[in-house]
Amino acid sequence: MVYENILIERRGEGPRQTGLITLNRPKQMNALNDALMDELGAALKAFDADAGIGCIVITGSEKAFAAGADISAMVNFNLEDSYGGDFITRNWETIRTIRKPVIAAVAGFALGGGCELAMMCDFIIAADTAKFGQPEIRLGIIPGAGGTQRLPRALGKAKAMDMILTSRMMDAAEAERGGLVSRVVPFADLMTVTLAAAESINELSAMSVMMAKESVNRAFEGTLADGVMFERRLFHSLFATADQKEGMNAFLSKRKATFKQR
Ligand code: DAK
Repeated sequence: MVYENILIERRGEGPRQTGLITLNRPKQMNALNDALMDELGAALKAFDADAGIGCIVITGSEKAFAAGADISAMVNFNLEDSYGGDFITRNWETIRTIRKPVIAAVAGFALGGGCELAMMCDFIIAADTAKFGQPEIRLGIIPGAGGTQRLPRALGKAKAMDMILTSRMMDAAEAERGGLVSRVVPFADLMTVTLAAAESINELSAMSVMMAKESVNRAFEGTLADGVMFERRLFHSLFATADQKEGMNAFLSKRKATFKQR
């Protein structure tokens, strides 16, 4: 696929590298239109299928991670277009199918679908310039890509209601205090810190990394008892891997583990 709305790079030196995706519609504050979302979906799938990639990072620009879905593409939608068209299923759910870790590196505005996209990533590292918001209510709509569900899970009901009903933006410091983002760093350090986090994941056993992701995500899907049982079965299965032997033997021998990905 030819990418016109995103930039694709590989970063890192090791046997497994980081797939870096930069959202790139600068004049529109990275507003997420169908073309961009199709490219993002294709890039995510390609990196997920690539054995040389251990981790994926999605970022935007200094001004905006993404200012939401493209309002100019939706303004004349009727019910048939929004419900009957492929707007919903076409590309917004692809990220949920990715098995490798996906980290969002957010600077500037992450609004509406941009905030929802960041929340669909496995964790968010924010620059101190980041601003999160779900301002859809001002457009006469509500969040449509999971915002009303993921924001309360991340921040609790009070802050989620406040943001969604008043459309106020949350800065990076408040987002970190509330648990929406995992770390806040100065803007100048955003990519160095995020790529270092990705690199540290690249060095691990891919099977344990994917199972850890799967198991944490399960915490949001069902009961605690089911989740714990799911985790236990994945935990048990990792004792069938050579990487478990290597990881534990390396610890006991006081050396760094070298995982063979099997
Ligand atoms: N769409 C289209 N263009 C946008 C845009 C957007 N979301 N955000 C910004 N732009 C454009 C502006 O129109 C402007 O274009 P020109 O006038 O230069 O041609 C340019 O980007 C620069 O923006 P501003 O001049 O407004 O820049 P400021 O620094 O003054 O303000 C801002 C930056 C980000 C605070 C402001 O642009 C803003 O409030 N933007 C809109 C934010 C917003 O309302 N976002 C929510 C959109 S609705 C779903 C999936 C997704 C969604 C729903 C359903 N399904 C799967 C069902 C998502 C919906 C949304 O996100």
